[in-house]
Amino acid sequence: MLQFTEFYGGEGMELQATGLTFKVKSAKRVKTPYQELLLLDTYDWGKMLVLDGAVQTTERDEFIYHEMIVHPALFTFNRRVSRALVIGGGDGGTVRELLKHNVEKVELVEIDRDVVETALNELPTISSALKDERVTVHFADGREFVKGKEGVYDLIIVDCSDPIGPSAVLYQEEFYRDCFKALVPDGIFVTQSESPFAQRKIHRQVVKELEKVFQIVRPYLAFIPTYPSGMWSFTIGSKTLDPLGVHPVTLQRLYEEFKKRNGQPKYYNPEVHYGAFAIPNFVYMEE
Ligand code: AG3
Repeated sequence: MLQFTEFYGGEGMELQATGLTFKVKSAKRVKTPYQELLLLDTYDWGKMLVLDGAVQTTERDEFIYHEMIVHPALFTFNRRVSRALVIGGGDGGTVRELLKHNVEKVELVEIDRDVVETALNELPTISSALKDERVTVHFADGREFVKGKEGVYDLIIVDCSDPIGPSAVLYQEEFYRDCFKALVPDGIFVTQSESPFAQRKIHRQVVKELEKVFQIVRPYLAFIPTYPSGMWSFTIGSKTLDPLGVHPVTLQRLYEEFKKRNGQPKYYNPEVHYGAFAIPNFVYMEE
């Protein structure tokens, strides 16, 4: 919405481009041991989960984030994934998308029990996958959970909040090193990596730290309207498999098989797969 606070066209005019406005039908607030949790029911975005003032997920646009944190990595594996670990992601959306793939066991480590409970009660279309028999939920600190694990997981996905509060430790080189060790020799790591526009420094930092640890590091983008600036990123760290190295014929075949089992994804497709890895120049330009 554009707001003119003075007459139109004059010197000193103030033009404000405001962010999104959410009209709230009802709200619940919980002070959890870790953060402030808000569950809003809104007119235009459906139900919405907010943690410490940051929108985590809305019923209307969650498909973009959850498809995109999962599918680029999962379509890179041309094999069955026996063990996957999700760190954070207590709303269950990432697990829901993971279970659409050939995955045997999924573990989710969420620090805040209230997030999972709220999601199960209020956001069933996002969370119900958490009840699937292939899934184990641990209420624990993800940073501690990966320590000392060696060659156990095919895949680790970090679905965390911003690097303030409980998630800060999930943005550090030592954590990425522990994840590297916890992965099998062709394992893949994925993390959400903030907005390359609104949080460019953090985004660049994540990529830089991952490059110290993983042989292949591929940041990629998706448009997420309810996150700062709408321009959002994820980054894959990989030992041997390159998401950009998947042959188009192979990807098409895997995609067709996926559609037969699950129907058509709402955001992801093979063109999006390759295109998402195209990053505009400003993101990595010198200050
Ligand atoms: N994970 C949170 C992404 C960070 C959002 N940041 C923000 N709005 N400032 C999303 C959880 C969905 N499973």
